[in-house]
Amino acid sequence: MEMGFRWFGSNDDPIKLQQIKQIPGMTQVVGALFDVPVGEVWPKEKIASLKKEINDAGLKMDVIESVNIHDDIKIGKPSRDKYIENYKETIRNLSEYGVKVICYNFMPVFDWLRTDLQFDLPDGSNVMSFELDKLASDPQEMIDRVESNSKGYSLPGWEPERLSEIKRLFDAYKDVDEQKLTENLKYFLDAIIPVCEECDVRMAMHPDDPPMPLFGLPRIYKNREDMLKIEELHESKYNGFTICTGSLGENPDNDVPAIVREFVKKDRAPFIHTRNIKFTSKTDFHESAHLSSEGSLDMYEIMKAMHDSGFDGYVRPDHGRNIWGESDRPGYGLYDRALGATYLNGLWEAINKA
Ligand code: CS2
Ligand code: MN
Repeated sequence: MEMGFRWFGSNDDPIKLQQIKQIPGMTQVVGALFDVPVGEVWPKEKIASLKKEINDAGLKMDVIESVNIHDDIKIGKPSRDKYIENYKETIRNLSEYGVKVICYNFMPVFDWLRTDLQFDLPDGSNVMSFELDKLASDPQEMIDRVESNSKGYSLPGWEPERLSEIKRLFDAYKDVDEQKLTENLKYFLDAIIPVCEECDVRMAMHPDDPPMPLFGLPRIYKNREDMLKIEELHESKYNGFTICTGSLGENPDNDVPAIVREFVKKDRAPFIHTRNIKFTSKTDFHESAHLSSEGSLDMYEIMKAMHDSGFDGYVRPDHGRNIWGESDRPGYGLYDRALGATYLNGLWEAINKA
């Protein structure tokens, strides 16, 4: 297992690479180029300079999160072929710089969705939360709420230029149901996986967050059954998953350790996000510190499932709390994710030695 930390780049992340390097056991930075518009080729020079910056700080860049998928690919428009060609070139370019895993998602319009970005916990910290009856009836209202709560940071998956076109986007997805979206994913995978095989770059699809349809938009990676279907779309270990324990765990019917066990054993899960969440009702939850006792997921069981099934991929702490007065990007502060990484490393060492 290799531990990584998501970083938004020196222009947009208040966290310094040196600080990340000082977290014990941290070897990887999970980065991305945030200034390349979705659908365009990631230029080699930009990849090279990001890698150099990370390497100069004594860290590695084996995992990219995310190379986002253009909506035309998800919708299945004729113009998708052009964007797929660009995606292939990005894969080739990344592989030249040693990238081994690309995390991506296939969610229409929204990436993750929360109803509160600063939900107060009794200890004075705050986290992101989801309450079904706070979900706005109009998606635009949701966007406004997220934007006005993001403390001025750009949030991953909520690129303003895309969301400003929300009405047009919803319209474009009008005829895309689960089946159509799955077919479009297959079309994409059939085209890019041969390139991944040639370049030794593994695709790792991120689950839908939360794992349920919202605003009538289809969701196709919600649970184990969906994973089995996606696997079959293109049989290759390069067609893999990011197992985000928090996202999948947001549906209490998902047995997260069992999912980890099954897909790690099959060598289909090169990347794992270890996030904990706490249910406040069957449908509502807030994110929490990583510790099992602070949330509803048993992180020991999850790490044990990884360990017992021979996990040798990449892992990163996922969303953390805002603590100690840090002025952070919601979910992505330094302190709580550093505590999370340390805790996960502790669990891993104990399991390893037992
Ligand atoms: C999120 C996502 O759970 C997470 O890691 O913050 O934005 C995630 O990075 C994307 O869905 C991956 O494509
Ligand atoms: Mn995640």
